[in-house]
Amino acid sequence: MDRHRSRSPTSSSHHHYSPNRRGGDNRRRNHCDGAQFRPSNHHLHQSSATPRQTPPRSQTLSTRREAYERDFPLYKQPVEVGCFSLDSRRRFFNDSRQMRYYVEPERSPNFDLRDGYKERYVKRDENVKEKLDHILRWIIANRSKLTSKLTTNASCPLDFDFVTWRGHLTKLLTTPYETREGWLLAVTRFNGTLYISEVETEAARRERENRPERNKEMMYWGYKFEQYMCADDTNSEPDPSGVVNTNEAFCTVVQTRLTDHKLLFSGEVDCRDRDPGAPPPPACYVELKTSAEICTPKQRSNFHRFKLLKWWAQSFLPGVPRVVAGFRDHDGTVVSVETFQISKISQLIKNEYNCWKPTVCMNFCCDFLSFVKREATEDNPSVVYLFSWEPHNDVTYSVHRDSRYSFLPDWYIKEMTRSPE
Ligand code: 0WD
Ligand code: CA
Repeated sequence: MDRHRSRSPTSSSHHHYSPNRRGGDNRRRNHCDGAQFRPSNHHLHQSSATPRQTPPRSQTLSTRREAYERDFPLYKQPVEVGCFSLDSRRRFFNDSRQMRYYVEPERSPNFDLRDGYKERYVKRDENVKEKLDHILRWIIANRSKLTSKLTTNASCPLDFDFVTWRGHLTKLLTTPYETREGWLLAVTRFNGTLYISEVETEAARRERENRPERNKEMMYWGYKFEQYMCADDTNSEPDPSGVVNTNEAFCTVVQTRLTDHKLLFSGEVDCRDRDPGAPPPPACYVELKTSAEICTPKQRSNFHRFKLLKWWAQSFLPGVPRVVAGFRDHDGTVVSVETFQISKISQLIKNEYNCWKPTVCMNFCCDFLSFVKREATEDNPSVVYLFSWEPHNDVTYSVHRDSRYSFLPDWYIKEMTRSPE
């Protein structure tokens, strides 16, 4: 059954990732790739069944897990093509000035995550919707690196099928297992590239606006943990007496391919290995997380089923090999720190009954992107195809012209319509 696996999410120094074993047959052409691509319409809902003919194409996409239990799709080793930084005032810089360095803590460090919440916390304004703007600024600043060497055609300047945030792809990966939160993804086709930008759902906005004080404080704990674990320079130490400012960010920009979808996406990176002998990005990057300490078998099972799914999806996408987790008690004290290798997570969850599977996540994402490519056909920067999903339903979409959903800024359209120097 595993015979055709092309990339496994276990390998960390790799050309392909694959879920649970090393060295699958990487030379094999993926069943979803190029000429051998056969749209697996069995999970697209059809209005009428006409067996053995080309099935009519549906305008909805199923999110049922069973529909995606096939071989792991080709996912090329993500390559970092650049990075950018956002400073304490959320200003963009086309460089790594916000990079931080991982400092290994004691196993039981007793960090107080509540420290500074009232006095040393500057919180990013969540009412400001930045959409894809930072990525688009990065694209303009690095346009010469990105233009296809084969096509000098000015109408197809970017050699990517999709441009988006890593976080949006994470949501797609976890969709077949999500039972609580739906999503809205706005898609615009411009010069042949599909741009995907999230729209906050009404439910998410309500939740954000009515967040209990305890939750607000717990959101701070994650950032405070980063401050305890990261130094600003390779040979300095963390400074827990400083201000936590969540405007600051270091983002990697990676390119990769999922079957026949060429992707360019950016994701925030917490820190990197400070050893000068560490591998190049993204292999030197470290993702930091906090989680409630695990005291019972039920808590362990929930951690495997829900937390590890999200952690795996988020770091697997850009090829970040490890997550360092701080387990905290009810009062926000870190009682233990543990490293999770992304490549070992699928093994770790194997004993969980009816657990999530990396292949389902990746195949769903792949089929969603194929669905978007097929449906979002009009190349027009002011047209938005709004893809919508609620748990226990299919993905649907609606089309919007010159609406409040348009998200490609005029400065970007203007710059990209100009032919490159
Ligand atoms: O406006 C929006 N709807 C979004 C903006 C949604 C998602 C991201 N962004 C932007 C921001 O500019 C941010 O700097 O993306 C950046 C992070 O993007 P990502 O890496 O694609 O997002 P994700 O993987 O969801 O989150 C990575 C980290 C989070 O760390 P944890 O360990 O909690 O997953 O980025 C932070 C957070 O620290 N983060 C955000 N920062 C600013 N704005 C946002 C956000 N909306 N969401 C997560
Ligand atoms: Ca983090």
